[in-house]
Amino acid sequence: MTKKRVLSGVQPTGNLHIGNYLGAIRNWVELQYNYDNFFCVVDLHAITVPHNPATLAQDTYTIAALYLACGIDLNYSTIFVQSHVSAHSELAWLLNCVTPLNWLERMIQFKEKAIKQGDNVSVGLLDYPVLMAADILLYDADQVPVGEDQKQHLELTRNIAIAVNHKYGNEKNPIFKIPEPLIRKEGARIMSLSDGSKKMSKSDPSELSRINLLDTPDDIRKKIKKCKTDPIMGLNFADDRPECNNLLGLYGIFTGKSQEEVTTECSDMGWGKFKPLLTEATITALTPIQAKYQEIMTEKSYLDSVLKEGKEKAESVASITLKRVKDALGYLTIKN
Ligand code: AQP
Repeated sequence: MTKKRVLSGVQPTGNLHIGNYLGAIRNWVELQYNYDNFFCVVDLHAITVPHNPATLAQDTYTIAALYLACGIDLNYSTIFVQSHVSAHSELAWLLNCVTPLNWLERMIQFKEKAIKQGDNVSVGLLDYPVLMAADILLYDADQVPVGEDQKQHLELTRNIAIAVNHKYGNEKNPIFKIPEPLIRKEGARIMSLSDGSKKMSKSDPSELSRINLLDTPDDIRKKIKKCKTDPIMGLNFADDRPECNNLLGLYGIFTGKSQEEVTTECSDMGWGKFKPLLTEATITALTPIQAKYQEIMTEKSYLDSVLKEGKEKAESVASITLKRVKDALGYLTIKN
């Protein structure tokens, strides 16, 4: 039986934080043995907000190395860079022409990021979800493992695919496969350390709001020591305690303990006793990833070979889908 296909990606912007890891990459690693997987570094997405050309290439290497360091196994998964496969840009253009503008104007992430950017919002930022749809649909992905914040974009991808199938395909021969989001409950939305009601985010101006995958043990100690808590005695999961929910949740994920186990262990604790436990659990979880990352980054030629092979595999799949779409839209092909 052929395996179902998975596609996902992370942008090479800023430092990857534990939200990106727990909401996305950790799930890719766990799922990879049961699926046929494509994981890309989405560098075309990275320029939808102001970016630094001097660091883009290095940041792209960093993300690819982190995929490997977190446990992506090349025997089961393909790692590639989005801009190395030109079909992503080409399909995005074709999809742009069938996507109603008001579908994009409704996207929550666009509205939030547009507010932060003021007058300098690019067309690319508005168009981001169409490029994301192209990324997913090119690979006939069955499942897309992402954090909760990407749910709306996934819904849009499905709507675009359904619209194209309806307009240019037929029921027996749909042009696109309709993908499903794969959002795991645990870790789907890791919250900011400075405000438990806000998502942990790369673009938060405060470094203290997030723990990065490559933070040193001292950074982690400092950030957890300073993180926001509440004045209630005893620790428990409760809807009206966002910081407590987030920190206990992190502790559970990093120690592999269930919500019940964490509740039993921590219900009589104060923050002074809990924070060092969370700190050690976080350091213990991140240390092996960091060691592997350092090892991989000393071998750029190895990384280049991984990305070259990834580009070839990705292109061989993407070119077939792109041809299918162009044929359906009526484009001229010249026979050899
Ligand atoms: N806080 C989070 N909790 C769980 N999952 C999260 N993801 C992002 N933040 C959280 C998931 O990480 C993946 C990477 O997405 P991306 O590269 O598009 O991330 P981003 O938008 O650059 O990162 P941020 O932190 O979300 O940046 P801001 O907020 O600045 O835009 C995705 O699967 C995402 O769901």
